[in-house]
Amino acid sequence: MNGFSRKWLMIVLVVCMVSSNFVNVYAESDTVQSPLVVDKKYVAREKMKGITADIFEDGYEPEKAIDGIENSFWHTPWAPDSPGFPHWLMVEFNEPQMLDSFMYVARHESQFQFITEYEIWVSPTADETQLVKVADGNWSRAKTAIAEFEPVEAKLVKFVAKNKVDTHVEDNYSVSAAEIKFAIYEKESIDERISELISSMITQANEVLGYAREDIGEEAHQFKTSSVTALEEATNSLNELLSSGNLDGYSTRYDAVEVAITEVLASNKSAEEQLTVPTLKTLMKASADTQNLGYRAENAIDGDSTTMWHSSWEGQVLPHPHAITIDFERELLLDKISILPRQDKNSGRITSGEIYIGNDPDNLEFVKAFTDNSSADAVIVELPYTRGRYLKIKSIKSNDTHTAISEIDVFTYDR
Ligand SMILES: [Ca+2]
Ligand SMILES: [Ca+2]
Repeated sequence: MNGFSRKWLMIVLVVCMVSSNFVNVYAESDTVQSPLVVDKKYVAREKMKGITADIFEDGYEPEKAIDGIENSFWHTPWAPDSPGFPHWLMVEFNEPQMLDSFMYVARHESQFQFITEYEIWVSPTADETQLVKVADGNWSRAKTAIAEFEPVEAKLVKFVAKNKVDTHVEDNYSVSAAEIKFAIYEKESIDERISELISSMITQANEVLGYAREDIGEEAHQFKTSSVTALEEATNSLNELLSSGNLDGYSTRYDAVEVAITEVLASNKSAEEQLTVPTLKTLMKASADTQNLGYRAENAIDGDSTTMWHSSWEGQVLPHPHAITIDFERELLLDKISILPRQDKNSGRITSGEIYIGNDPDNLEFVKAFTDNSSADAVIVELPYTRGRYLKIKSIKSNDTHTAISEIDVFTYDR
């Protein structure tokens, strides 16, 4: 599963399982590599009334900690007689927000000041006397650090810095913050998204099982019984978790299914064989719902990047969508698709597309949407484990009125 980006603003979903543990601190550099990540939503700048600080150096105002720019930061004075800890930043929202964590983005992940000992205080009103401490602890240096707390309504949030580590300024009091962020509590939607991801993994596991069961045996080229059984068990276990409605421990079981899938797909291959290979173009056939004379669909699978399939432009230009369908002449378990746009000219490049797969060319199933706004390079569309004889690429939008593809490569788990 590479479809989920792992940018720093994403948070590992383990978060929502933390209940009794009042504060749980980790940073983005943690070794957790679960694919189950979702976007955490943060309070937008326009929903903040303002920010104040105990003190700041000229040019390093507290506003710089909420301007969305990572290389601008709030900084307290660093002259020798400057006031020491604690330092603080306090944000007031226009309307109260339900929050469940706080993120501190440091000026740099390995240099300068990094706030270690911290406290988070929250008030449901603009009245500072109602501030209540919801989290405290000690962070280890990283680019970002997170403090989690029980969901709480907040109009005011006060971030108190009580100590730091520093590899730059030789003082024991000045601190900085590139950004501070306030994560919005949304447990139900997070649970829903976990459930969707689990359901999708179960569907994929069943797809792989259906594919492997057609050739189970102990011969070199057959799927091994033990691997298939292990995948069945891992899938059942994940299914039971989903049915129970209690998603605690999902990550272990989810990962176990993913590992078991790979083991099944490797079990009919020798050590030197790749898990997936490009399908042989000589065995493919291509057709399109629109093609210009001399720019037939077959040009997209002829192995030549200078020839292309192009939607019709002579006479009538057909509006989007345009579609090209590939027939593998037998059912394959697909891995990914590489779509190389027209190479001689920036025209007809698909910017928004859809992939359909199945065994009935008139009734293919939608599998995935993709977008591309980058360049003349090939777009790689990673697919969930999906079986089918036919693959359709639908061009919903392109960078002009045409669709053109130089070459399509399809990777399969088939040997
Ligand atoms: Ca900033
Ligand atoms: Ca070609």
